[in-house]
Amino acid sequence: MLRQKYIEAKQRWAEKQRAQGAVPRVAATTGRLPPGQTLTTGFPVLDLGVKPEVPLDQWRLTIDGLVEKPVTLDWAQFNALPQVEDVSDFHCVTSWSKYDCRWSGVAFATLCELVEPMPEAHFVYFTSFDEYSTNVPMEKCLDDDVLVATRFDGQPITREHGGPARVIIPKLYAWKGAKFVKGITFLDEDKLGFWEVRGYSNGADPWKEERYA
Ligand SMILES: Nc1nc2c(c(=O)[nH]1)N[C@H]1C(S)=C(S)[C@@H](COP(=O)(O)O)O[C@H]1N2
Ligand SMILES: [Mo]
Repeated sequence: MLRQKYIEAKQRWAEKQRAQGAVPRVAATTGRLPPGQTLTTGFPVLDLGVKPEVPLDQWRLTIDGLVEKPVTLDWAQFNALPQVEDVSDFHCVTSWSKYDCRWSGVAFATLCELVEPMPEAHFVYFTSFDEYSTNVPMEKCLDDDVLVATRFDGQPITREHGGPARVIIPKLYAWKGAKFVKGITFLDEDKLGFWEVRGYSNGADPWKEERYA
């Protein structure tokens, strides 16, 4: 009797997988999880011990440096820019990964269109309301999954996860994405950020396990 139920359940699974065209779960995970990472279903919080409270009427994002049209946007101006949504995986250097994070906000490329970086702008330096900073080569910021996000899973990003706005760069370890972002500066030479001067690798590619320099 028990055995019969077990067989039936397995049969239902087989049918479901066939119907969905699903690949076996273990194989899918192996291909998707970067080396040395462990999948989490929760959403750990990592910060410097400070979660700055930024009222929306005081929030500003300044984009400057080697650009033709530097700008400081308030919350309404930022949200009036074209919005995008993107689902991506999140990899923290401390070895947890989270799949299928649904972010929405403004594409980094849209911000570039607005300020017009000069040809010699090869590096981007991000600053935050908690005194955090991080740096990323310009070309990495232009991937079509890079955005300044204001929403997670359709809801405003909570303060602990970096609201009002945070940078998302899925193809790099998550420390390269500034929570509580307040500044984006375009530079001709690279300038190391908070963790980069403290021994984190500058490359930060999870697939190459570029964790610490
Ligand atoms: N402003 C700011 N941004 C930050 C950090 C931080 O301490 N301050 N931590 C980084 C690190 S190490 C990670 S893993 C992610 C964590 O994002 P989460 O707290 O939403 O998981 O934010 C990154 N961005
Ligand atoms: Mo991290």
